[in-house]
Amino acid sequence: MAPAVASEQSITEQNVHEKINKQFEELIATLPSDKGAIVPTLFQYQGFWYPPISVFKGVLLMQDHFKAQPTDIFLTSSLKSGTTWLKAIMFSTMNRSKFEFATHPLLTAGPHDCIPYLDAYIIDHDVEALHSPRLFASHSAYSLLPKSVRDSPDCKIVYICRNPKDVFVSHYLFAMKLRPPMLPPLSLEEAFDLFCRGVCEYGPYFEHVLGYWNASLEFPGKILFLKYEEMRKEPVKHVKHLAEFLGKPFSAEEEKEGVIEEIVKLCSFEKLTSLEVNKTGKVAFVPEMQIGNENFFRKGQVGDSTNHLTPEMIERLDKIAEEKLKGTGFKFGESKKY
Ligand code: PAP
Repeated sequence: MAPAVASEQSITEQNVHEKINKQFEELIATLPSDKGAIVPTLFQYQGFWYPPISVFKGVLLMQDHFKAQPTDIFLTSSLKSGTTWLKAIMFSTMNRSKFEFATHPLLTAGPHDCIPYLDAYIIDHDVEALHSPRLFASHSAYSLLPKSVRDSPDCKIVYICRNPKDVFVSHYLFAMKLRPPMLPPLSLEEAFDLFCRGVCEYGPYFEHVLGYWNASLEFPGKILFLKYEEMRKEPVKHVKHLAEFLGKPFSAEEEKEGVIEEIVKLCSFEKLTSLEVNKTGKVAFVPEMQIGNENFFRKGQVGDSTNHLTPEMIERLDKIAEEKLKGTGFKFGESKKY
């Protein structure tokens, strides 16, 4: 009986992949396209921009086949908003009873190895086989998450956003390291214009943020909305709140023993960048792209964009933000340099 079930599953899997490949090829020919920073072309799918690599197929797979479990936890974000940091914090908070700080997995594994991106992981892993609570990350917009995740009253979503100027600069500098040399140069000015028009991986940025913001207002017990700048200012307060939201509050004894401070220290920019794994290790979210872990750590500061953008650029982006956020009740975290 068991082998028959197993072979049935693999036939189904093969069919699923064939169907997705066909769907992907048919779809991509019909989608609007524009310039990418890391890849030559981005495609706009259901309102958001994707690179035509397998993560895009993963989104289709995820939308069609992922079944949320009530204990699932999602870390969601657009680009360069603090995902790597929050992956480390969420992993160490959720698993704090399993590991000692002196021998913690984060000392030898990058944050991206600890929580997978569902849209990439689902391509060649059996997500059903993971133990609960399953921890996943995704850069996908709220409206593109699997329906079962959005409809589940129990699974949790933690979203982190960051002020758009720092996001743009962080992404541009990251992209320039990864942009293949055979592609023509992409100037800061041109990339900025694309960003302002909403064209960037997983963007438009403001729509991404507002999608999660509105959902967090509608489902406050399900979606926790965090701001990078506020977490930088008061990490202990936010890690404590995060643990409560995830249903794993710190006990009085843990607080007395300084467990929250230990987590904050372990996940700090200074600590993570001092580790060999984050200096020389690599991560492959999708088979066709290996990225050095060091690329996910640059300065980790608030307001560094003022060192890269002209006053005119800042004014343009501030104005777009003002227009996009009007009437939403949402404000980005304070982006002044400190
Ligand atoms: P991703 O979208 O590629 O996953 P993400 O981790 O969201 O990137 O964002 C990277 C930014 O977070 C970088 O910002 P910067 O370019 O302005 O410096 C990176 O330095 C910052 N970052 C990474 N780890 C930490 C950390 N532990 N604490 C604070 N900031 C961090």
